[in-house]
Amino acid sequence: MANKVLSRIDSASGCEVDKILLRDFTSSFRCGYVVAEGGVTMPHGYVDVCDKIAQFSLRDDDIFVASFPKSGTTWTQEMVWLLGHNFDYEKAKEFLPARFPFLEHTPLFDYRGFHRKFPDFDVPPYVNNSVQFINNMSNPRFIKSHLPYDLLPEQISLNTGKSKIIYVWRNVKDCLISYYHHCILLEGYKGNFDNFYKMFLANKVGYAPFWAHVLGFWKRRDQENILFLRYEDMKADLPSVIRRVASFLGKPCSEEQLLKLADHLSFENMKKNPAVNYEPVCEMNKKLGLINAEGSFMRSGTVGGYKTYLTQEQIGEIDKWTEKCLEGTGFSP
Ligand code: PPS
Repeated sequence: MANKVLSRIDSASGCEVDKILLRDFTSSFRCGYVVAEGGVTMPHGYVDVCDKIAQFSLRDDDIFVASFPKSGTTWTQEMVWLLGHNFDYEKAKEFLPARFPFLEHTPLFDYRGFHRKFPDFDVPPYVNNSVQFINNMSNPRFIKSHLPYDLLPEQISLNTGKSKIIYVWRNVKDCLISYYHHCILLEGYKGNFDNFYKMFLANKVGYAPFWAHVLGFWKRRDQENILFLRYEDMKADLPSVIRRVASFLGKPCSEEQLLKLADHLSFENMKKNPAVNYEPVCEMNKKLGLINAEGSFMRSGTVGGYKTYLTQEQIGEIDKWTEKCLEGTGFSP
């Protein structure tokens, strides 16, 4: 096993959620799961890249957007990219993952085998070998990752104050519902909601445990190179968050530029923007016969949508679980 990986998740473990994970969450590009340092659940392909990620060479002007999945990453990425590129809306028409690649894209969505099956299908380089793609990028690099702090490139902790990290988090209940829909739409999850819910609370979905992820960045929130954002604040007052991000990045932003950016970043506009709405990927999955699910990546974009989804019992259970996970940390969600 590679350095950061502790064990492989095995259905013979006798653990019900492990069985559910392996039965309902294997797909054409997902063959199994491992437990990484910190008890983090990762797709098996992570084994091939974890050392490369740990040893990844940082540059002083690298900018990371980090998050637990479904916390507003894409929203934050588009904001950060435009602030960092002098509001170049023309260049922003390029597909977001090509401009703002995802560090661990390859092990998560491994399309490499499909090239053999469909020779006409060109796997984009940021998918084919995401780490190498980012290594070859020119400065400044904008990099997305869902990895928890301790699994990010080791230079991040050694290089404090240089590469910047913008972390965004979201209330756990909306995040869970969004993640469930996402896994059906894009990751080949075939199970039902109740089983997904069980896996989430048992830390057996990709990148879980959720609260340890948030805490890993929250406890470093006062470091000069870390900005800690919240999805709900972006919903409540996006212009204020844009101002904070612009100031963190040292990028001037006039009132006019700010209003235009806030409009570009509205849910309605992002939903119809093919550069960020992932519709092209959903279409491609359908064309390749990989996933045939209905739905949109830009699904509801709301705060509190979980209330129509979770039972009172589940809400109570999540609250208790949260209290236990946060006990003694000083963090109040
Ligand atoms: S991913 O795949 O993990 O990177 O997903 P991520 O981008 O983190 O999260 C997707 C959710 O963010 C919502 N979203 C937005 N909400 C409000 N306004 C804007 N502009 C916006 N852009 C994306 C998106 O709809 C997903 O949430 P749900 O609850 O599923 O709608």
